[in-house]
Amino acid sequence: MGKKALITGITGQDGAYLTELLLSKGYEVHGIKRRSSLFNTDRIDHLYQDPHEANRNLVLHYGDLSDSTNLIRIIQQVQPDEIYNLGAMSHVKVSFDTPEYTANADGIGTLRILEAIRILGLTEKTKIYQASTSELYGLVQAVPQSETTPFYPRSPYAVAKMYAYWITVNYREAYGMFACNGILFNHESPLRGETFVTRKITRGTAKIAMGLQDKLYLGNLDAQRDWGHAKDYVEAMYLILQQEKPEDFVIATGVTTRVREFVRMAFAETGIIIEFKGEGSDEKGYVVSCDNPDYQLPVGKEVVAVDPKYFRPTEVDLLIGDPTKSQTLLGWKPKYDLQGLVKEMVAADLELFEREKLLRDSGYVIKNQFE
Ligand code: NDP
Ligand code: GDR
Repeated sequence: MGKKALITGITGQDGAYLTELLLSKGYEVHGIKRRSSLFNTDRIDHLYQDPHEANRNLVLHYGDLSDSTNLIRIIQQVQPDEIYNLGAMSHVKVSFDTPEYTANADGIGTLRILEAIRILGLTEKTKIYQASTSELYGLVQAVPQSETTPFYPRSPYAVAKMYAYWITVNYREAYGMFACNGILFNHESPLRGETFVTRKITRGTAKIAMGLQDKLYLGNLDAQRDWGHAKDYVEAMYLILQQEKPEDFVIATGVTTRVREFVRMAFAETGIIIEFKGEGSDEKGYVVSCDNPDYQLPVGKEVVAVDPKYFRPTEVDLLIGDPTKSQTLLGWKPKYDLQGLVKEMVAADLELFEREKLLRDSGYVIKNQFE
C-alpha cells in the first residue's frame, strides 16, 4: 500500500506542486482547506476527484490551523505517514497588519500539529515537515546564510515562524519525533500569490505590454532575494522526510538578485527594454526600446514607479542561501535558473491576460485586482 500524506495549506502555491509530486509517487494525499465564501481550490482543481468516486487518492478536509479539535480529528482519521505543514499567513507585509492572527496560525498552529501527533500516540509513525523560512535570518548577520547562521527575525511573520522552527526542534529532541525544518528561501512560479513581488511584477509587465495597465507601483527595489522555482523546492520537502535521520535543511539556489533586476528581466521577456532613473521614492522605470510589434509602448514612457506604501516597517535587505548541506545529504539540485523562472512566469501571465482581454472586449466585467 502507498503512503498517506496530510498537507496543510494544500490550496497554496507549494501545496499544489507538492500534491502533484506526491500523487505521482503513488501517495494517497489528504489536504486541509479552509472554508471560504468563494471557491479557493483553483490551484488544485486539475487534480480534483469527485467525492463519490471509489478509491480516491486526493481527499480534502475542512479545517484551520487555529482549531486544535479539528486538527486532532483529521489526523486521527487519516493516520498519515507524513505531514507537510505548509499552511500559514505567508505574507510578510500583511503580518504587520495582522500580527496576532499570524502568531496564532504560523506559530501556535505548528504546536497544535505537533501536539496532535503526540496526543494520538503517532510519534513513532508520523513524520512532519515544517515550512520554515529564510525570513528567520532577517537582519543580515552573515552571508551566505546556512543552517548555522544566527536568526534575527524582522516581522511578526518571521517571529511566528521562529517559534514554529524551535518548537519543531524541541519536539524532535524531547519526544524523538521525526520532525524537520526546511529553511526555504523565496520560491516562485506561475502559481505564486498575486501580491508577492515576483508575481506582481510579471502580472504588471504582461498588463502594461498589452495596454491593460498604465504603470506598475512597487516598494523597495533594492531588496535582494535568492529566488528559485517552487517545483524544485517541493522536491526538497519530500527528500527531507525520506532521510534516515530528522534534520533541518537550507534550500536555496545560492544566487541573489535585486527586485529592480527582476523587473528588467520580466519586461525584457516581452521585448521591452527599460532603464531606471532617480533614487529612493523618486526612482522610476522608463521604456528604452520595444522591439515586439504586438506591443505599442512609446520610448520614454514611465512604466514603473515607487510607492512608499509598499515599504515595510522593518525590511530584510539581503538573502542568499548556502545550499551545501542539502546538495550533499539530499542530493538536491534545482533544475530551474532565474531566467527560466522569469520566462515561465511572464509567458503564463501573458496567456492569462490574453484571455481576460478577450472577456473584456466581449463586454464582461473584470474583477478588481488588489495589491
Ligand atoms: P501560500 O500563501 O500560497 O499558501 C498558504 C496556504 O496556507 C494556503 O493554502 C492558505 O489557505 C493556507 N492557510 C492560511 N492560513 C491558514 C490557516 N489559519 N489554517 C489553515 N490553512 C491556512 O504560501 P506558499 O505556498 O508560498 O508557502 C507555503 C508555506 O511555506 C507557508 O507556510 C510559507 O510561509 C512557507 N514559505 C514559503 C516560501 C515561498 O517563497 N513561497 C519560502 C519559505 C517558506 P487559503 O488558500 O485558504 O488562503
Ligand atoms: P518576502 O516576499 O517578503 O521575501 O516573503 P515578497 O515577494 O513579498 O517581497 C520580496 C521583496 O520585495 C520587496 N518589494 C515588494 N514586495 C511586495 N510584496 N510588493 C511590492 O510591491 C514590493 N516592492 C518591493 C519587499 O520589500 C521584499 O524585500 C516571501 C513569502 O513567500 C514568505 O512567506 C517566505 O517565508 C519568504 O518569501 C521566504
